[in-house]
Amino acid sequence: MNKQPVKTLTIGGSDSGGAAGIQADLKTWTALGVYGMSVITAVTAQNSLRVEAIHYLSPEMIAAQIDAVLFDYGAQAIKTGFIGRVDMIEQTAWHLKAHEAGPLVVDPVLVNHKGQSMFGSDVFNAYSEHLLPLADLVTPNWREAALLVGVTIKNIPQTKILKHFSQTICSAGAGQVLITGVPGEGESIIDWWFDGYELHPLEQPEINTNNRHGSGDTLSAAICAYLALGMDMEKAIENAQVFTARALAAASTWQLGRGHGPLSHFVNKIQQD
Ligand code: PXL
Repeated sequence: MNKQPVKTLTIGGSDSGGAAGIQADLKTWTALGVYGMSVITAVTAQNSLRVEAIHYLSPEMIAAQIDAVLFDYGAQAIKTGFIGRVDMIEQTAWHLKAHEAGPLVVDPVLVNHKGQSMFGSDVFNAYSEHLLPLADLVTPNWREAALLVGVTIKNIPQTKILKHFSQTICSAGAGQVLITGVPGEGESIIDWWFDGYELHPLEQPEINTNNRHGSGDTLSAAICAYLALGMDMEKAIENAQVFTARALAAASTWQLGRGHGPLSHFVNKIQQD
């Protein structure tokens, strides 16, 4: 029999601009050579300047998509992205629980690109109650981590606060946490990986570009793909960081729209071992 592709599923929103959301996930997965599937939670009308409108699909339609895909295709790993309503989060969790599938990466999309919260505390609580207990890895940026934990924070958190956030997210039932995009010393950016016990700084040089729309989605989708390919968490995160950095660098001079633009996912597949 021919070699079969590894299958991955994203549950998230559509970005009409093709930069973020399920479009970023599917492009990432195509670049990494895995077979991507998508359950759409919401359709957004947006471009590089702003989100003009959001249309949420019904919780029943989300449930039907999850059941249809997992009943037949199955998935070696799954990620969630934009799910901005309590009933949608509940349905997603209940229907994921009903199927056997590989590791789950929960990317809690809770703030807009200006760092402002998009939802109320009912949504953050629904994540903690329903989705975090199913997650092998949760990938908030530092503002989203604070929202999940219910803390108001103005400045970049110190290491001990990041550890507290990670431990609290794990105490809700998540396996591991990656708090992304924390500014480090000088021109560096640190993704803080909490493996369930210890916090590890995964530092990278900052890439100077305005085109970062979809970078969080790309990172979590790449981690999901590498987990589906059988890597352990550390290797999956390291490889996903490299892929995302290459995609950022490759699009750093693009001017596709008039605002903050996308990454280039047309970067060569990196070594998978
Ligand atoms: O980048 C986070 C994100 C995820 N999903 C959708 C989005 C965005 C940001 O714009 O629109 C659908």
